[in-house]
Amino acid sequence: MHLTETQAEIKELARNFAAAEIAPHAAQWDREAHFPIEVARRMGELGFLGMLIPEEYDGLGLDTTSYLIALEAIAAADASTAVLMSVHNSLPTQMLLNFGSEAQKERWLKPMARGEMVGAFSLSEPEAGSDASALRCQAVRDGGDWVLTGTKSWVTSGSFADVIMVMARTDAPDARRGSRGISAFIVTRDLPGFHVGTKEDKMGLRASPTVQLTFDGMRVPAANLLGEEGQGFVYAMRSLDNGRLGIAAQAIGIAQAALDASLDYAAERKQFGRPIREFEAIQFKLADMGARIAAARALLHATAAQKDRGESTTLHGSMSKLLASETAMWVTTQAVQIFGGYGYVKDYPVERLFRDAKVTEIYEGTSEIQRIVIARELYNSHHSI
Ligand code: COS
Repeated sequence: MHLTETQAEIKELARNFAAAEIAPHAAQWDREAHFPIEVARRMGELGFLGMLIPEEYDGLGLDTTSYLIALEAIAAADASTAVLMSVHNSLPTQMLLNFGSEAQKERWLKPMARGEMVGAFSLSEPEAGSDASALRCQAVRDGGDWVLTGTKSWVTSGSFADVIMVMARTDAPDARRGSRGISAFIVTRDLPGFHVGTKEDKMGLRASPTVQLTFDGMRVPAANLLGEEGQGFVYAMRSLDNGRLGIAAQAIGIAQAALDASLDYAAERKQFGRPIREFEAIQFKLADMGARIAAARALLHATAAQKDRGESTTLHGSMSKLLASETAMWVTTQAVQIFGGYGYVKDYPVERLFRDAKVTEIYEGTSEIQRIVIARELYNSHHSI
């Protein structure tokens, strides 16, 4: 794919940063289930946490393709670091940019774009996953505050995020309004009644902290309501349209790292007197891995261009996320197979890549939800890219 000069520079910057400051530590962070927050600060200094934010709000004002190229490069080094970057850039900052007031942008978007504050997104609850509009966290107006009560789950970066975009019900329990009874709130961790709960012990993405959050009568100033009351679900869905592009880039990065490792290994590893890449069984795997990654990336970049033209990406974003995540799972499975026994142990990176790939088929909408969204969009219109 042809890259503009700026896109090529961003790719180089992200690759160099990932090679020097992330890749050497990824296995250890995974083993220790620990993410050093200094890495997020460093990403902020380099501009990786404000890539899509206009310069007037202290971001880099780049196009979506540049952002996704950088995200892929970072994901290839460490998918846990990439998910922080994806969530921050695609969800809370985009929600503030698109729906926040000038005062909210000044107070939160600017420091987030500079990387001084890390953002998180909180929609899911223990009993509201795919059926997101069934969420129950309740916000009740009390004077100049909203009082929030409830439990949110699966919050990426939730143990250290400074700003969390929380979706909660603002309709009355006896007059439920479905998805129109949900509003978005800008929550900061210093608010009274904010508690970080259990940190999940996950299969993959182990360095990325995923936590429950509990709000125990948490008082949120009225000034922290984002946009209009009752619009929170639509804001969240529109933001997930962006988020799914980020997860697709993350999945492609994981898959590319698995292919690169497999190419090296197949050249070195000898069986039956020759490098295993000389066997057709291995060649066919490598060829299919490369072809599937190229197809997923091409669709993603075409969707990024569509977004930058101001068009809806609901259809092709869900297609990109579906294709990229299933590619990542398939490619990493092949990689483990190529490595054989060595693929099943932690001495080589493919074991971690395999574990990390799985969640891309689950979070920000499972593959099943993507298929629902795709089918609906296809019924509504037959638009092509
Ligand atoms: N862009 C803009 N608006 C959207 C939208 C989108 N992509 N998707 C839905 N909406 C709007 C609808 O237009 C509708 O608005 P109106 O009430 O004004 O008509 C409203 O949101 C409700 O939409 P819908 O009726 O489609 O809601 P459903 O409850 O049927 O939910 C799915 C739709 C299943 C697609 C949604 O719940 C979903 O994406 N679930 C997965 C959630 C998810 O990704 N969770 C991961 C969180 S991050 S770990």
